[in-house]
Amino acid sequence: MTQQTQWSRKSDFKFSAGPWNLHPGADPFGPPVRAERPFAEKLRVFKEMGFDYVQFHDDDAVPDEFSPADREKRAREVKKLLDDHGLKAEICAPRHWEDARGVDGPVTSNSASDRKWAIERGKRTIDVARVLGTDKFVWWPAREGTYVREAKQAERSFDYMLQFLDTLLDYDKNIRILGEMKPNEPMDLMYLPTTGHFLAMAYKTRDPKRVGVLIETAHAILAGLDPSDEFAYALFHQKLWGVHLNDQNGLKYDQDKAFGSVDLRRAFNQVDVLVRNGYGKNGEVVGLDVKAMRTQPADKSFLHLKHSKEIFLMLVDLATSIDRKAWQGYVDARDYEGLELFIVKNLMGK
Ligand code: 3MF
Ligand code: MG
Repeated sequence: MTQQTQWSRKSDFKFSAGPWNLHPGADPFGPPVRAERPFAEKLRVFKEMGFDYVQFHDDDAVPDEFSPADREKRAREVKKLLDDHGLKAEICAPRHWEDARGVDGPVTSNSASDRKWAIERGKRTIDVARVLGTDKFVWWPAREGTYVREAKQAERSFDYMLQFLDTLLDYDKNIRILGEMKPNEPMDLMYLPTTGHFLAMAYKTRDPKRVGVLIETAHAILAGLDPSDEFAYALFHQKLWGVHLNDQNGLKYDQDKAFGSVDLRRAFNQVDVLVRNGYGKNGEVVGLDVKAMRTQPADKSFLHLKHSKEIFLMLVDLATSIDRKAWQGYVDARDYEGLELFIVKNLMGK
């Protein structure tokens, strides 16, 4: 059980980021404001900041212009680039949401040919993952939902999602699938909007032990949930195989702000639950999914990642040094006002 797990130490935590986290700053209302960094330079920046892993979409490694015959060769080149930089691939995720066939959520699309493409793209992602050397296939079902509630039959959509998972589990007997759930954006309403929904689906698949979750802080917040409780629930199931730490200022578009930059106490609770449950001891990675602000000058447009890691590690220090006896004292006395002040003082270094 989780209670007996040894606590994580600082050295157990390895960090990752995706190439999309070093980005030129375009948003839906304006063009890029910085030059795109070449991929190799991104790797250099990750390494310099002390990251050990890189997150990929299939086309971050093998862009669409590569023909099927050339895909494996290209994936090998990317693997070599990782090796040369002393980095490893953490995850690989299918880019389902940019292609014309993904407009209405390819897995739950009403079009049979879109659904077929969704599975092909999933298999292609697994092929890339294999070459990159990771067994973690992350599924963010970006458009698997509706803009208009009546546009799809929900119960049929769930069945399509299950078929998608089962087909991929069959395609590669070593791959693990991590659902990264989000309640909205780009769709109005998502199918399986939370970790809990996906975990119920995981147990319906043909190999539940290979289906788990990656939880993103902002996605939990957007669902009105506390990210640390979401982590805890997945840990309870022994299915927290990845995280995307960031922060989020209220219920609006997905902001991907630096970890701990909005609500330090909420960030502490996320770190605390990871520390207490030995996260990182079995190859789990501390993934960041943060974006540099559009206002950030090019030469400082990596600090959101560096600072997120720094804040995380400072909170690990706090989690491992905080006076747990005093904490327990407040709990035993049911003095929750006292506990509140105790936690806030600790966060303020008092
Ligand atoms: C969207 C996300 C995604 C996923 C990514 C990897 C583009 O809110 O969080 O980022 O993290 O697809 O799974
Ligand atoms: Mg994410």
